[in-house]
Amino acid sequence: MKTNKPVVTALAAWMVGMALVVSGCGGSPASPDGGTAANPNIVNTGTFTVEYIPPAMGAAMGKTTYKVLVTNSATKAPVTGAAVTVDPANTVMTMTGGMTHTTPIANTTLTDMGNGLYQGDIYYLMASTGGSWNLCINVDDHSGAVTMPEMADFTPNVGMAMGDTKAVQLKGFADKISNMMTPEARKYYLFNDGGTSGTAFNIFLATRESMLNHVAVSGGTILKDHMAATWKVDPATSLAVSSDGGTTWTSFTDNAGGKWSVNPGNLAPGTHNLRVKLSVTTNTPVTVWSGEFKTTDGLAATGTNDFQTFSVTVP
Ligand SMILES: [Cu+2]
Repeated sequence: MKTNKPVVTALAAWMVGMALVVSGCGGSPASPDGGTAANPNIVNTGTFTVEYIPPAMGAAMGKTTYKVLVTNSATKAPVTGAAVTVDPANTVMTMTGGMTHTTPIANTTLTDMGNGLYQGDIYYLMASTGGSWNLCINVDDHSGAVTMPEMADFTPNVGMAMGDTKAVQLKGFADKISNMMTPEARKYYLFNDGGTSGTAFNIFLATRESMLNHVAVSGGTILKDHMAATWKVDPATSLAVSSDGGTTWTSFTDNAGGKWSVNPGNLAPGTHNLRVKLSVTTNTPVTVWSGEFKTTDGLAATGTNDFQTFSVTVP
């Protein structure tokens, strides 16, 4: 028996290793593909060393622009021209009670900034105060030496929203999703996409398909209703802004990929309350609710529940 023990231990270690290779991101927080205790923001994936670089003010609820630095683990040289992607299915919040959910991401491919730096945006639905976030990054340098993208799993701290309104929510009434087999008012998330000026207000529009699937919304987006029937967002879908308390409304331009922009009305420097209104149209198929205004409470629009308000600062 004594002689068998090292073999069994080695086999067990090999099996544990295999299990971790297969599971990748989304394993236990203590998995070896997570950062070291010394610096949880640096992960050695084998071929690469991947460092998560949060924005100067820290990641926070709402739009967060972050970078990763990819270097060759052996040579320490920056890795340029790699395919660096974020895995939306494994960029997950584990809530204190154990429930998990993902969050909207506009582009899963990070932008190559040169010198091994790659930049991406995540639109965080919640701060880390009610649980913890994982951020799953895949790296493939196209060298052929790496047969599968190597995964780096980070646990970024996501702070509370500060300053301008970061995001608001509007809900469908007849427009529903299925949540645990139960019909539920569809949630639309309107994120402040940054770059606010007197002549520009930008929104990233996304919706929840399920707790683990959040989708950018533009004309042409295909979604599923609570009966699992697909429907298509029509280009006639309207997102509009009012800077005068709802008297006059101006429609956003749909720039595709959930990115919407508008001139809110040549605003003077200072703080403004911008109302936003969303009416989602579909003709594929034709449904009775096409064109309904989304509301704060998921009930039918009354004229008082069919808008949300962003407080924004024009520089
Ligand atoms: Cu959460």
